[in-house]
Amino acid sequence: MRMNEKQVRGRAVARIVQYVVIAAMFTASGCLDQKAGAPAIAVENVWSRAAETMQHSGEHAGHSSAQMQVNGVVYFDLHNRGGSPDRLVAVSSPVCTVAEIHRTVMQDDRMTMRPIKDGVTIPPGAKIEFKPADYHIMLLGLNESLTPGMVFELEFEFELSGKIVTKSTVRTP
Ligand SMILES: [Cu+2]
Repeated sequence: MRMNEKQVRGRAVARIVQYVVIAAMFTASGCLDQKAGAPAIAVENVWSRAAETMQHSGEHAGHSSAQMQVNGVVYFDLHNRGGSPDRLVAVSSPVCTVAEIHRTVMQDDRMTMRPIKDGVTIPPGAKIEFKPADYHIMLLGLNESLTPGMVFELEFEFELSGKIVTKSTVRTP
């Protein structure tokens, strides 16, 4: 029995679909094997500006040292050597009450800094510098003075890479 034209065309289409499905399966398994999609984050060149917490011994009436909040600042590079983006979502440190991701921007001819609530995305292959007059981490309410040469712990939290613990060295810029 001979196939009519419709049957021949139908078989050809079925064969093409089969090839496409097999090709897609190869591509998907290749991705899984190589883990090409994972980000690879490094936190590099971490340093902090020296900052001294106020220790007034009562010469200003009504001004206890607890009311004098002193903040610190941290700079570093975020390097993503992986194949997909990741996002810095939070930072914490035992030396302060709260650490916030900030960015200094120009607004009405003035430098002003604002908290970055949504975090900072690091595209694959990119290096993002946290530096003066740009992105930085603000250490709000220092528990102790940051003196030159001192080293303290910082914990970074990334959306995909999870937690990365590193150390910051205090310097005078
Ligand atoms: Cu700030």
